[in-house]
Amino acid sequence: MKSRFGEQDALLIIDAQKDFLPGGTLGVEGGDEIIPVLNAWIEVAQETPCAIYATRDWHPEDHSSFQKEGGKWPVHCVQNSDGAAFHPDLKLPKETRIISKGIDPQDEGYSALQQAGLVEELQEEGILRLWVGGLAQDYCVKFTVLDALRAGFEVHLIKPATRAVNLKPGDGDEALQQMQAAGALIEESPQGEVEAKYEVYRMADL
Ligand code: VGL
Ligand code: ZN
Repeated sequence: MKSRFGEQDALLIIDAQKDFLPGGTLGVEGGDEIIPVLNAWIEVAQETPCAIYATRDWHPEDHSSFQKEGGKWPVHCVQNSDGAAFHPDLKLPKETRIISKGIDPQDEGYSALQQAGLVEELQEEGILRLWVGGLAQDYCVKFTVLDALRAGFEVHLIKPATRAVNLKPGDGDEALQQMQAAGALIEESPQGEVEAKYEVYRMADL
């Protein structure tokens, strides 16, 4: 069954920021290849229209996840720095809702859904399904997807729209398996073809 995005859907783009792309301080291999894929999905989402959310890793200079503070990452996505900017080719429409995360110096802030109020906002908007892409598959994407499933959303991971850091070889594949085991549906389309297995309705629509 082919269906389309509807009012119950949201496209959730995770951390498509310069520092996570090749040449960035925490560059993810192939990270730039996801940009045209995300743009195709954005185009389809805009036709509906369906809500578009974009998260950004938005750390203070002394964030505890940085190596200089004893953490495991190079300095990345410092608030207002060039590296924290979205990729210039990413065509985020002006209605895109921007969610900043990782602001608390003591908290990794991997999951977008740990941001106060986001789950409630999505629920209040009547959103039931999330379509997720971005970086990185084995960190922020994974934790966001797992939280979204726990919160009761139907979650579709757009596989061609994500890449892994692979700090350890195989981390990306393992993350994929964990997401799938937790109930995420894997989308293979780079074109924004929405093929939901089920139609999702709210009571009010029946
Ligand atoms: C991320 C490592 C550190 C991510 C953020 O967006 O996946 N990874 N901070
Ligand atoms: Zn970070």
